[in-house]
Amino acid sequence: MIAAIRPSVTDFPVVVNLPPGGSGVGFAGITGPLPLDVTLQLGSSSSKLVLPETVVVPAGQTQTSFLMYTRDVLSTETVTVSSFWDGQLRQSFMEIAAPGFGGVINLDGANGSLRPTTVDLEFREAGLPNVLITKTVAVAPDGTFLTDAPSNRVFDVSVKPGHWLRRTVRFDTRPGAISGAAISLLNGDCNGDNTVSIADFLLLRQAFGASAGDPRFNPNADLNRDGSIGIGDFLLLRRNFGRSGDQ
Ligand SMILES: [Ca+2]
Ligand SMILES: [Ca+2]
Repeated sequence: MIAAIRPSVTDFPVVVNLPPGGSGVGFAGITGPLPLDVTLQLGSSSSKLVLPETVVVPAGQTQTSFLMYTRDVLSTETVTVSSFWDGQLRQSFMEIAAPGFGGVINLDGANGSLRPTTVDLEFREAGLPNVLITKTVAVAPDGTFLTDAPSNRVFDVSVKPGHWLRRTVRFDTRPGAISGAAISLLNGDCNGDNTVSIADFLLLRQAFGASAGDPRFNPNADLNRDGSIGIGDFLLLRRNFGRSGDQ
């Protein structure tokens, strides 16, 4: 016989934020005790949070605990945890926070007002070709950036914004967050083929003297990003002539 006032699923489940590769205890329950066991269904919106599919609140009690654990993440994930019983659904949220990844990206020679404000970072498993995740990251005028990185692994991060040569640097988040990443990019690749060569010089020469808005203006030859193609751009190209970027 069920009590006249039906208990409902409470605001449980209660979960706490966990780091990637962590474990912890959550709680699920009902508002009032029943004289019979109550089986709650649990759910997680992410495969990165593993918890039991069901938990039992024993007869006469209002809550039960369960174990949960997290897997490694490529990026910080917010996870919805749900508890379902008798047509009633309750949800709560937790975060699996990827380790911070910050430092300085030096965009060689770009001191003008058209300097890029974001770059795309490609994250790969160390030494492997396939991209795990690409993140568009804001770069402050002083070159500093802050994002997060895949947890608990050695990875390569590559960046190739426009006319800079590609740079690939290896990092390790197994000890935790990284705050002093230094990524330095060489300028001069007007045609984007990851080498500074005669082809780039020819593009620069073609646009020489042009300013933004001019049909001859080529933004990929405006190496110092000051809005016009001039001697400053030529000097940057000459400085890195013959260089190639990383894979
Ligand atoms: Ca080139
Ligand atoms: Ca320029």
